Amino acid sequence: MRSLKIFVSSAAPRILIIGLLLALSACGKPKESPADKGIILGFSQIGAESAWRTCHTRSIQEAAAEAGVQLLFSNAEQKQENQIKAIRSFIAYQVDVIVFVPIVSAGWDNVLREAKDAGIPVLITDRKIDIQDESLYAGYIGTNSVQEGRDAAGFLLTKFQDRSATAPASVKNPVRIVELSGTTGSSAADGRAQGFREVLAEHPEFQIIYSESGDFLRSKGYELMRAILKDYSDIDVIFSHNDGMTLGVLDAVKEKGLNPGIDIVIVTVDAEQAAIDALRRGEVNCVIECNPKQGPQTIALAKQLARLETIPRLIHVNETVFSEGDDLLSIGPRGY
Ligand code: GYE
Repeated sequence: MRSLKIFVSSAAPRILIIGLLLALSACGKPKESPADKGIILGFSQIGAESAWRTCHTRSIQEAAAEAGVQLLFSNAEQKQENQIKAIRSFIAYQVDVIVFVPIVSAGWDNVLREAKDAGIPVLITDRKIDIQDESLYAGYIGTNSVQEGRDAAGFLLTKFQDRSATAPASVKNPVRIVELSGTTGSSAADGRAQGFREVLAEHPEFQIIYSESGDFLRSKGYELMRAILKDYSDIDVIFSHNDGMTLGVLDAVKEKGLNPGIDIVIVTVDAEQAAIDALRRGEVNCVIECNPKQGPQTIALAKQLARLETIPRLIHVNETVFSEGDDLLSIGPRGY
């Protein structure tokens, strides 16, 4: 069996990545059936914007190596057009399966139609897509962002239950929330925002006074929070869609002379080690887990697709919630 393992580093310039994939397509590959050769999988990852993303990439790469799956890896450097180019290269190379993380939900219909016309099954991982023809992909495995948003709101209902009990919306001191959302148009940000609002819609004493996208980046989280703290002096809660942005938020809140976790309640998503450490220091009050270790399940599903088997349309990975009331020392190393 041919052994071909290709990890195209994210540092490689894009032209090299596309060139490499096109060179491979010029070679073509032997016309064996998937049953009697190493499966070749084309994987388009969005980038390396957070420790979560780096762990997700590592999990897929390690699981592919473990399973003997030949991986063509492409780092899109946060650009949808690079993902579309990579998927077209995978089609040209006639991979057995395409797996990708849609950086945003829309804009995939044409390229997935090309994959279907080429007879290549597509598995979506981590983030979800909005598409007219659901037959253009075989299934989804990843996180339940809407539930993550619900869990964030659920923590606040408990945290502020005294204010909830006596506080119709008309009273003068609603719970004032600032939201730092993730990448605009991504299912992760849209889902978290949706779930958060679904729960709070029943509780008008909670008011989202400001919301803006920090693109899941620590640097933007810091800059946004500095600017927001100049305009708003009575913030009760910050809901940040990922720990990367939250680390920037903590820097900005401390620079303002405030005590994060005490003067302002902070709820964050991902459960990176740094967020758990901040929870232990009392600087963060609730950490919603978003599980990046999707590699083994993803590769197992990809192998089933390569064997032309059907797979479940939707699989949500297991996730939990860590909060200030828990036995925080019992939380094991996060690995990201
Ligand atoms: O929360 C964030 C990453 O798509 C669920 O993307 C993922 C999100 C995750 O940048 O850290």
